[in-house]
Amino acid sequence: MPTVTIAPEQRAAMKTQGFCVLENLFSVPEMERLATLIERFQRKHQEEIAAAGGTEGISRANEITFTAYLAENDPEILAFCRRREFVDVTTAFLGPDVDLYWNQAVYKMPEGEKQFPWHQDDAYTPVDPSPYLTLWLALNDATVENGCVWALPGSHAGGLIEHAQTPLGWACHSTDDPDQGVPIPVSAGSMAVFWSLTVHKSGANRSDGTRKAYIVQYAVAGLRNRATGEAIAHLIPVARNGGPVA
Ligand SMILES: O=C(O)CCC(=O)C(=O)O
Repeated sequence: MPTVTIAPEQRAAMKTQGFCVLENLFSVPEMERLATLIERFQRKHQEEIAAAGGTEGISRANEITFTAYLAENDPEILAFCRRREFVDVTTAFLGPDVDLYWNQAVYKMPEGEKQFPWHQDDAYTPVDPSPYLTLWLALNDATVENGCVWALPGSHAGGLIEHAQTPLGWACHSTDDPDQGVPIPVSAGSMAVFWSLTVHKSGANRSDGTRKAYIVQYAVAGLRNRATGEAIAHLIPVARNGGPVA
């Protein structure tokens, strides 16, 4: 039986604004357990970044870490990504056949003024079919103060726009205007849902603690690299014919 129903307003928001919020899908203890599993990998990653001189890709030691391939390396995290809640949410927006495309924890430490730039997820690796779905799950409360995500309403509608590569990541707009876009604060166990074409950023973390998110991205089954036409190699089947993959 489905565990999550998408309300008409949430469907409408995805269509017109490009994002919506799903509240309290998971409990705080479930998020604490997931964070414990993730942190074995995140701590190791942080050490590797420090050993490599402080940066690795867009990760920066003691500032922000992007720790990927978690479901691929931990059976409990993989089982989490295949839970009925994800099947229900992703099939509601993507149709009956869905794969897990990418998953990563993004830990944002207290880091002064650095924001994560405005971008579309499609800018990192353009794929077909597009857009896919990004589920930004809060492991602890994400607030404006500690660097929650922000989105530009309606920005998904114009296709992939031009991005420039910056040391902080791909960027399509400057973050100088503090009034641009809307913040999407979410409590632990809730998630911001947006399309891979929705322009989003995250704010600076001006709190004393680490803001912890697990970003899980799902796509219509059979995703291909748009540039090469090749099948994406590491897809994990999650839903077929509208139901979970056993
Ligand atoms: O969680 C964050 O701070 C930003 C992450 C993000 O926007 C992304 O991974 O696309």
